[in-house]
Order: sequence, then structure tokens, then C-alpha cells
Amino acid sequence: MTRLPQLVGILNVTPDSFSDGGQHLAVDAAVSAGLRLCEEGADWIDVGGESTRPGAPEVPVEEEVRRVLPVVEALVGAGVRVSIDTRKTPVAEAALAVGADVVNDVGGLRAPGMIEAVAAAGAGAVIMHMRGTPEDMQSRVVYDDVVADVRAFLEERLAAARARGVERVWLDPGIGFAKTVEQNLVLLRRISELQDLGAPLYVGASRKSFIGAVTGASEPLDRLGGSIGAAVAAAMNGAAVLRVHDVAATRQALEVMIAVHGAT
Ligand code: HH2
Repeated sequence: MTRLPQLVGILNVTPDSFSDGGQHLAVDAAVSAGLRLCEEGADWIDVGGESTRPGAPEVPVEEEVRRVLPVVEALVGAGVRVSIDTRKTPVAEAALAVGADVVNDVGGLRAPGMIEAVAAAGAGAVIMHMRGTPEDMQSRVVYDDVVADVRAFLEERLAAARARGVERVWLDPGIGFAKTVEQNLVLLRRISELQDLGAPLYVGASRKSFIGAVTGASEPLDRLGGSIGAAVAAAMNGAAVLRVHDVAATRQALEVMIAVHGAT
């Protein structure tokens, strides 16, 4: 690892996200939190209006748009690069119309019209691997080889996106989405096997439950050290972009890793 990965700061405008739910519901509070993440060194901010934690219920389009749109608009107005974290085409379209630059889709751009919406806006896309929906995904964790399965899915979705004119794409193995603890660890260890697919790799491991399983830290807010460990591991194994809650601390850890790596 010789280059600092890009850092995406997580901004959940939801009442029920697993680690920061309810914190940023008011628009002003959400925008301030986003700007703070930028000051800490985030390269872009990922705004989400629907929790995708295991078992989370789906949020209606109107409610998701109501939550995210003013926040996206204000951050874009402040010069921030924003991605919209959504599985729904109308939500993506609304955010793109006010200047979001990337659609971060945990559904892998499978919703009707999603690829076309991204292409029409000249936007980028994060394509993530998941099975089923957040509501039922943890009952779908049987794989012959999780890395091969993730790879085949990402390869197919990348080809579909490129064929319809989406040029900027990041590929994400979907840590915590239809995966056991062991499968998450295997993906972080073998993520380099996805590097030749033809798009930079994006990883979101921050505060996730596998860190709790490994360390005994049952509360997401107590998982800073484990999250940094996962971020450093992902970066060393080839991730180009890391989606994190704790931007400043993660950045500091990565800077030291790079300095050590580059020392002669
Ligand atoms: N993880 C979450 C949400 N969006 N997007 C990508 N590309 N990769 C991820 O790993 C990913 C994601 C889940 O984390 P969080 O947003 O912190 O919580 P919640 O879904 O409960 O809002």
C-alpha cells in the first residue's frame, strides 16, 4: 500500500441505522455532521436515508427522498462531493438532480431504470454484492466459495453498467450483507482477488457486527479500534476506497501504515 485510499464519510439520515441512527435527523445537524467529516479528511460523503442493517424494513420512496434530499442539496451547495446510498431509482434520480456525483447502491444497480438513471446523469456508481434484501439476507449465507460468488456477481453487474454507459464504477464485496462472520473475514483477506475485474475496490466494514464477534465489543460505538484494523487490512489488501464513520482516526492510522510501508 503506497497511496492513501479515499475515505468516504458515512452520514445516515435515519432513525434506525445500527450505529448512528437518530443522530442526524434534523437537516442542519446532518449537514454539520457531513461538513465535520470533510474537515476530518473525508474525500466524499455518503448520504443514506434507509437503514440496511440486517432485518431492516424498507422505507417508502417519499420518506427516503424527504430525509436525504435537503441534506444532499446543502452539502453539494457547500462544495462537497456526495454519493447517495440507495437501492431505489427514484431516490437516486432525485439526488442526482440536485448534484449528487455517485450512486452507492447496495442492491448492485438491479432496480429497474437504475443503470439508466446513473448513465443519464453522467454519475458514478458503487456496485455492492448482496443476496436478497436487508430483511432476509442473513438467511442466504450458503456459498460454495464466497469469493468466487462475489466475483461472478460483481463481474456481471460491472459489465451491465458499462454496457449501458456508466463509466465510473467501484466494486464492493458487501461486508456484512448476506455473509457470516467467517465469510466477511475471508473477503477482507482475499479482496485482492477482485482487483483484476477492472474497477477500483470499495469496502465498508466500519463498526459492523463481525468486529463485535471477533473482539467482544457488542456496542457499535465501541468498535473504533476494530474498525481501524479492518480498514487497514482492507487497504493493505487492495481497497482503493473505504466507507467509514470515524474519518480522522482512520486517516491517521492509514497515514502511519503508508509511512512505514514507504520507509527505506
Ligand atoms: N454498508 C452499509 C450501508 N451502505 N454501502 C456500501 N457500498 N458498502 C457497505 O458496506 C455499506 C453500504 C451499512 O452500514 P451503515 O450505513 O453504517 O448502517 P445502516 O445500513 O444501518 O444505515
